[in-house]
Amino acid sequence: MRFTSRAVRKLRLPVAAIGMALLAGGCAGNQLGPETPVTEQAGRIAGLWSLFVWVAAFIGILVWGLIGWSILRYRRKNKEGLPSQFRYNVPLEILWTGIPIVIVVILFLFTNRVINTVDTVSQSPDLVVEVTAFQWSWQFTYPEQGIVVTGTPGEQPVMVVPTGETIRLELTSKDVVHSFFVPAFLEKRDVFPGMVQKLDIVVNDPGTYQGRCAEFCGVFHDRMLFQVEAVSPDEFQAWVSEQTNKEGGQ
Ligand SMILES: [Cu+2]
Repeated sequence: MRFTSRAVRKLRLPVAAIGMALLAGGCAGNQLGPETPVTEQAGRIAGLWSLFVWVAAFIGILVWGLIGWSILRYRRKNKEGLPSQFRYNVPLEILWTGIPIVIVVILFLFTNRVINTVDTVSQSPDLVVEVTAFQWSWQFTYPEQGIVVTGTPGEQPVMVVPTGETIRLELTSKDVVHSFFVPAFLEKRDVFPGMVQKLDIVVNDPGTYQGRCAEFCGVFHDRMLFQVEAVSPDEFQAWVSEQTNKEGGQ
């Protein structure tokens, strides 16, 4: 009995640490992802992320629990010999090979579904924005509205978009490989010269989101910053008229 209580006491600290870590993780927010998703597509990606985390946490707790139980249950007791020894157990081996395969297949199917949904481009987007990366900034062109926003390494360009509408980003590069990355969108796309990548996003939450180049592309790579400003459709229309008037007046 004395030995048991000492073993339990020894386990108290790691168990408390694991408990605290889980609690801290749970309190960090209802989303387990690194950023709060602000687009429809990001919501799906965050959901997939959460699924992976929950499955991993469940398996982790199960494995740690079984290890702890085995240590306590089969510890060496006074004057007793070794517990019964065996080399293999076929049903058990089939079980521990089968369960991971099933888990991987299920996670693969979910991943495949999310990737397909996120990569699907609409036939009739509400707005098209051509995104051109160059050393070392970005240019946002609105072909239908006749608006061009060009940044410099010292001045971040702002891409204004309406919320709740399907925005088609057509991404390309003028020189080397860059990468279009807005952390709050939870996805990024490498951009290549001579190639146009299409990416649809629907921004649900109004706000200003920081973006950056995520591919080392030269001396001022770190200055390739930009912002995406999501506003209501009415405010977007007002911004469009303001821009076109400004350009017309010049
Ligand atoms: Cu770059």
